[in-house]
Amino acid sequence: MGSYVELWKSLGMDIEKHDALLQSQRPFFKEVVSSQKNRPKKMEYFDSLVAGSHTTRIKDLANLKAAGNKIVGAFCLYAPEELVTAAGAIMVGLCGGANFPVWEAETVLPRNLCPLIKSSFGFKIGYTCPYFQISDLLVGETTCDGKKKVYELLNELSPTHVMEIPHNPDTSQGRTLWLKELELFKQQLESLTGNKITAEKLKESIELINNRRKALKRLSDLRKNVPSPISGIDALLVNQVSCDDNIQRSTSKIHELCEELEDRVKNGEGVTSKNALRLMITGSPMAIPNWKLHHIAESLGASIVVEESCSGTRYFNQFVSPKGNSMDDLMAALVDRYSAIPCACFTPNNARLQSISDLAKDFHVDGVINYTLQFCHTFNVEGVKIETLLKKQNIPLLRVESDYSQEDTGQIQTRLEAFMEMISAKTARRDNS
Ligand code: BJ8
Repeated sequence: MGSYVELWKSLGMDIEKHDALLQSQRPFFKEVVSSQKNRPKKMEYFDSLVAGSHTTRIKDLANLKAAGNKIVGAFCLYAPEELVTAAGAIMVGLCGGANFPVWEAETVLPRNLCPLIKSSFGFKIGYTCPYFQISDLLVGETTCDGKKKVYELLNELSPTHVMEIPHNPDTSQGRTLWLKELELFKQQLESLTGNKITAEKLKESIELINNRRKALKRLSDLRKNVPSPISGIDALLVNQVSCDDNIQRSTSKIHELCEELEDRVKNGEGVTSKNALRLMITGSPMAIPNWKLHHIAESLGASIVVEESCSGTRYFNQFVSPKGNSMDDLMAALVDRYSAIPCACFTPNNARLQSISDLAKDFHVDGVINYTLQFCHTFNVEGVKIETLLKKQNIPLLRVESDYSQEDTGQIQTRLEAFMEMISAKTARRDNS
């Protein structure tokens, strides 16, 4: 660690506070991730990404920066990483998933705000996140109210470009606005990097990023097997960490992991027994190291087989069409793909309901946990429609609202136990009838 202190100092970080952050995370990783039984060997690489996230990866980024590359920090799946990559810049994720900086954010922001926003903002004002510190530009988006107001405050600390996201992208005015916003962001990136985004470069980045999404989808599809060859925690971890890694390298490492899992499937091996309850999580994203719900559910013997979230299927289930060679064609393809991510900030958001229904069937789920980060109104209210939908399909649903603290762990555990018992009783009744 000592050799990285100079690097962190050069980024303007608070060394003492940062040290306390690292100390607080290590035992947690051990307890939740590395102590799991029967982990795939190829998870070693992704564990090393976690271990090196504040050291080796930051050193790589600092070297790239010294060689003239720019770093763009993003908070949302709507930030078009294809444009960032085509401009020769590197995109990193800034969504906070740790409780550590929340208290500091609350010295400025209201307490009744989503923990993801408070955690991200707390990292910035506490100077404890090297990704914030190394970013040359932040890109935000007008999705939820909390985020868009916090971007105004962040802009006072770091240059922040905010994209206006149409909330009904299916209308022609929605598409026109989206295209305009993509063009403005493209100009911003060109002026930041001094590089022109050509159709050729954009096409190349579309293929590059499609390939990473395809690798993640391959991993996700393997979880359709009964039993799943990988735990929910490990699959979530791969999604969480690969977005900050070099794109080609993480793509090939995900494929290597998939090969190992395919062997497990061929041999009928899984991480749980065949009879473990299969659960889907739907709702707010889980930024690293938010493994709370997965940890509770899997410690109780359930198998989390799919996450309908931005740290799951919403990231990799749609690709950008690489057809067409002109800038107009490729920008239109970006509009198509980004309008198809069904975030609860859209209204109406029927595509998400359809997606939940399809995933429940394809992944053979026995029950669904609707997960909402505290004070995330869009996902919370949309939970009403999900409840109605799943009731009609006779799929049990549990609604869980939580933050990043460990205070409600016992309560969630009790509720989940009761939920799982109820599903098991129902399944037994069905099998006996
Ligand atoms: S595309 S889900 S990453 S906005 S910050 S909405 S949890 S109250 S993160 Fe999101 Fe983009 Fe949508 Fe995905 Fe709720 Fe919190 Fe807002 Fe949040």
